[in-house]
Amino acid sequence: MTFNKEFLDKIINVTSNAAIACYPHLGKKDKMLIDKAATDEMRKNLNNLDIDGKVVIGEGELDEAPMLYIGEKLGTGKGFAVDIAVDPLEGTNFAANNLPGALSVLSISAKGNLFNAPETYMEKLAVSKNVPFDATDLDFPIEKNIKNIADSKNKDLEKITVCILNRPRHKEIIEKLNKLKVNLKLLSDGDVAGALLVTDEKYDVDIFLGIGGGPEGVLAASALDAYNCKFQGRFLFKTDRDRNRAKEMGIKDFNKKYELNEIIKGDSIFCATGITNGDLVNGVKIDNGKFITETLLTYNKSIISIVKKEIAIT
Ligand code: VTB
Repeated sequence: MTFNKEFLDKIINVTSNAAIACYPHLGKKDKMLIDKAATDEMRKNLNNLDIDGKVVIGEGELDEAPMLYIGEKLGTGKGFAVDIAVDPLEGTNFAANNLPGALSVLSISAKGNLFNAPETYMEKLAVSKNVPFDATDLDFPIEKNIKNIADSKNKDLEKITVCILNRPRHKEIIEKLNKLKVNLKLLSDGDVAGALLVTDEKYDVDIFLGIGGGPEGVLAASALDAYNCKFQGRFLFKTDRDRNRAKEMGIKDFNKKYELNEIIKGDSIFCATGITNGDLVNGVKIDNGKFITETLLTYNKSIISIVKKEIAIT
């Protein structure tokens, strides 16, 4: 199934409107309120589309989430059958504090093409396309990954930059990276954008790694696919509850390392609209009495663009 331009435009409107819905709440320090504003707007917009949609990657499941939950049906039910991965407000802390880096993100694909998983953590690795595929692997020691990247790029280790969430769980990895004397780009939040920094030399990030949200991993993979970058992920099912949910969703091997093409099995649309300014896109602005939004759109390895929209203030 291919999605036409008109449909792509409608999806851009979904994340744009969700980003705009956050605007009145920026910097109000109310994470619940701003998250709800983005989620309600995303749900409303998706429900207006002629799709037979289902959330496969979302924020928890029906019994635990007031948000867009895994299994939730979306759309009028009339059009294509699609799978949807959502993160209406990626970087809630950023938005609640009016700091750079908040995005509204979604990915959409023909039914069956997006990985279906409960909301858990994921161990991730993303590397730019100009490093040979076999040079890096989630199962390699960190030192080997970094040295192989440095060799393939003909760079000194001191010139390599590693992007990773700044979390106590990464203490050991960060110590190893410090010993290698590489540069670190430590994220306080927002690892969808973090993973996408390997997509262009201008961001000067050679590898993104570490443990972050599983939904954020699937969303990043959707965009990395269009950029032909490498992505690997391993879900971390820590509790019996996680494992039972995963089993119900058809996951048999809980330790499996997934390649990008197992997470994103066909062409997917990825949209990330800036809520606040960030590395990838600018945040919502008001100009001439209209909202201006910027969205990173990728689709089908053929479309990678930043789309600006003017949306009337209602
Ligand atoms: C990341 C990041 C999110 O959560 O996935 C992270 O992308 C992982 O969870 O923006 P912890 O905060 O528990 O480490 C966020 O930081 C917030 O949802």
